[in-house]
Amino acid sequence: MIIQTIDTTPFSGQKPGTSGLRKKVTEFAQPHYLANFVACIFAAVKPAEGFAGKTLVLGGDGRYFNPEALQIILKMAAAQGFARVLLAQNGILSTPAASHLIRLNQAFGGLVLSASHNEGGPNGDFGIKFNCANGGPAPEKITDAIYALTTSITSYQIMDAPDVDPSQLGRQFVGEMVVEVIDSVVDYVALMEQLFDFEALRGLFASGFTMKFDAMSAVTGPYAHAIFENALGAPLGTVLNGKPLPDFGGHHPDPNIVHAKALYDLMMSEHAPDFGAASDGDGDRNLIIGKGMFVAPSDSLALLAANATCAPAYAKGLAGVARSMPTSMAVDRVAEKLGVPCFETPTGWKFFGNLLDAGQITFCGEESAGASSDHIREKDGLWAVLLWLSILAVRRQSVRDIVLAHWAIYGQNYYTRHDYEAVDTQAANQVMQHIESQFSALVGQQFGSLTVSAADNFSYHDSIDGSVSHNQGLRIAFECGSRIVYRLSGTGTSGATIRIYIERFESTQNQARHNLETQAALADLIALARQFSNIQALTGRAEPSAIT
Ligand code: VG1
Ligand code: CO
Repeated sequence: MIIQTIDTTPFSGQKPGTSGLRKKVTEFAQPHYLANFVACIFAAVKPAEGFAGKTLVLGGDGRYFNPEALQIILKMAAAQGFARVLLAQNGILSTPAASHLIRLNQAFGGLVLSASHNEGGPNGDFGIKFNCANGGPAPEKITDAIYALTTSITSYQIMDAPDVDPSQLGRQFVGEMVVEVIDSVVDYVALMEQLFDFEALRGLFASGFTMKFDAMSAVTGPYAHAIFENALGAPLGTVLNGKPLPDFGGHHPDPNIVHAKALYDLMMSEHAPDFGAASDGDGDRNLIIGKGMFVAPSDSLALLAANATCAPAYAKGLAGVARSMPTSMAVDRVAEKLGVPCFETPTGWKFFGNLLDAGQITFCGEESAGASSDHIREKDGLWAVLLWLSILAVRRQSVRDIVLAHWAIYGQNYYTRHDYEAVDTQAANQVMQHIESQFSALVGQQFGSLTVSAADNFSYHDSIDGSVSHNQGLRIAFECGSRIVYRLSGTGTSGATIRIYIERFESTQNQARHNLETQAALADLIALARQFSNIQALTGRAEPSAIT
């Protein structure tokens, strides 16, 4: 087999975002585009001794262009001298399962082909991310190095070899590199069995408990069938849209009340099962809905932390928790009560890695429907569902009653996120500059019953490796514990997306003001958020394009 050196030129804009590189399929499918980026990843992470003897994990969410990308990457890995690739059968590998496989097999790292919750298909999005030996997303130091290389690359190497058949379990070869095609569901289910009491969960379903899990025609389908229907005895039909499709059936595999509307409507209807859940394209997000009760992701994180001891793996309690900065402060109150530290990190799972590796936190999560624990180094949609089921199996109460009881103890953090998608990039930057320019004038000012207590541009100081990440979002805090946060998305593929996060705390004393309609409860802060940003005048948008 011959290693070919292919001449190439840099593509502008190959800059990894919040979670790897995400672009339109039409961009990724251009000649050399994917290969350039993969070559830069390999160059950025190559150890002095090279890749000889090392294992790479490979798979993706099954979206369009996955099959072509797998073959290119296998031949490039062979040219780099990797000893072995663990390839998920048919390329189907969820992000959490990839993280687990890397750790379980002491692999050098892994590549996951996914654009997560973004739409798929020939006109949709594609993406790729590199995870390190700890199973977690590459930290900024590495993604910065990858980006620098993309601006100067002139050639890459690839093995001239026949394609691998990703459907055939067992060993194949690309040159001298072993490609081991494995069923990634088996190891993942085994991990879940270690964390949760499957016997108790079988008992829950045997007692007549009903649930619907919407896999959104994305990667979790095979895992969900294996766990809920096979291992836990839930009836067939519990898992909806369980077959991964390259275009996700034409939908966005985004588990929120907009894109998982069918599930949401079912849960709000009189035919609702006891529990509803969904996950995203690559299986790392979770949506939780009880009968007539949507659980906001930030509340879910707080609830999971407060009830962690319901699962055997966490019976001894939590070392600490962490949340991304824009995530509501509901979990902070739980940490305070538990007497454990609560860390605030920038958006994106890569910032949790050091805290997890150092054993300083057990749980972490984000407002964007991500939660997980120290069992892997990624967020994990099915893990969150299984922990919820564990809580329901122990407490034998409805989701609604559990949430209401939580607010009665801790108070309620009303929370919403308003997204302005596909905004002109220059206009989006102007919005951010405009907000920041008012910071010093805002502090101390009173708006109705709200007084601004602080305003800053969030910088994160990583206490473990000493690194500092600047410019991680603009925050305006009020004396009563309310907050407005602004940041630009790092996962969009057209123009810029401005995210406005709005939060208000209602103490336990004010139970009459609990469980109001969210947007109404936040109306005064929403109006202020628009006023401070001058968003309508600067972007021409009167309303956000998505509210979650
Ligand atoms: C979004 C979310 C962030 C999440 C990221 C990746 O990033 O806000 O919380 O970690 O997506 O999630 P951004 O930069 O667009 O706000 V996933 O499920 O796409 O891997
Ligand atoms: Co995802």
